[in-house]
Amino acid sequence: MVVAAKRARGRLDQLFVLGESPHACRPGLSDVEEHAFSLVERWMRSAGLEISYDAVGNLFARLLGRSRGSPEVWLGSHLDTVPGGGRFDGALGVVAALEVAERLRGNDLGRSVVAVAFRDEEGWRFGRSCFGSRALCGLLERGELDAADADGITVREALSRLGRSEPPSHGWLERRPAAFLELHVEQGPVLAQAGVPLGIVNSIVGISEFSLTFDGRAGHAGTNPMGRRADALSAAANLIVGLQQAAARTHGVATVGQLSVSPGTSNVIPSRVVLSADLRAAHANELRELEQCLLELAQEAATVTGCEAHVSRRWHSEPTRLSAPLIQRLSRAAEELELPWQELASGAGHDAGIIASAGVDTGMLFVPSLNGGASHVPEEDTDTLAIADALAALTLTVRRLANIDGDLETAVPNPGGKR
Ligand code: HGY
Ligand code: MN
Ligand code: MN
Repeated sequence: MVVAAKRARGRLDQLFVLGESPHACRPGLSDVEEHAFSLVERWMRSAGLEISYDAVGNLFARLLGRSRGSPEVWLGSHLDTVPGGGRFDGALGVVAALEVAERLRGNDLGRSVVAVAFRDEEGWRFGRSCFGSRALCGLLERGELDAADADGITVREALSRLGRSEPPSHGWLERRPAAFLELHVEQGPVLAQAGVPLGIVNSIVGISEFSLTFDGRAGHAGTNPMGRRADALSAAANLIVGLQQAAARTHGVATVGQLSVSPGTSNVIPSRVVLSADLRAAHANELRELEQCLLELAQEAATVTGCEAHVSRRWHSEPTRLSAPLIQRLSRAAEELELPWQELASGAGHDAGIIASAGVDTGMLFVPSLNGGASHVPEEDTDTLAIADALAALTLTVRRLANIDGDLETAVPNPGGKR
């Protein structure tokens, strides 16, 4: 599998240099993301896979099995990246799916095995994550296609520029897969610190993405006494500090990553500030507490500064437990391959969380993130041998799920399997 892992790394290098910046920058539903899909499609066609795209441009590459009517085995991830991204986030899961399909070609497959690439998982361009997988599952928010990016281009326009149509609101997961598997970099330090090459994910963090607007009163920076201002940026600052302190007292996390100030000149008191708030927690009650805390802090900040606060939740995904049978299958494969592995939770959101929330048996594998767990930065890195190990575990698990080794419907995990 080391050869496959090295080929996967080579393909990640080719994807990394798309676009013009010295790091990955493939915005969702952009030309650069489209270029990445075209490159991956070429690789998948030359591997003899049957290519199809769905309404929003998610890519499906099929290795056909004997039983075309049986639920398929899907594996994959996303190809878009954050603005200053690395090589591995998302793309590793797609090139790994291609490697597994290539390895299984020529086998007597029961179920079809499908390599999948989802659109716009990162969500920073239009403000909501996991667009492609949510569209597939019928989980788009009302009015979501009218959301515009910083240049005023809406989701709808971005789709039509790519030759895509308006997706049906109920999604198109009629032919539910038997399982979905996603290989991903951990994006944290746990596996590397433990010296364990393989992570088997048991749950995915819950995420609530908010947009907040503080409306104050513009005024001259020199002639307005401090006690007679309605400074929108001062309100935002109160909120940000309060939110950081509140989150630090919980097991959750809170991040303000975007902020815009109007009118944005140094000698005018800010009249409007628009900012994002990304709240995450492993348990639903913790997430609710963080959300409630945000609402209260926003109101307090507005009151203290004489501003108005408007808070809207753009999108949220509940904490998701992954499939116990798939955890067993993945851990059994790791044991048989004598690969050290560890179960862990994901602090990052993934398409796997959306697919799982739609009721599909879903599993995730992690490889260690080196450089202290760096991710969403160009320094993102993992170990080639760890990729090889993950490919071996993924291939063995997919083989079994596709029922190559046994009867079509009876291959179930051995309940007494070692953990
Ligand atoms: O934000 C996340 O957790 C993921 O990288 N989209
Ligand atoms: Mn990702
Ligand atoms: Mn990411």
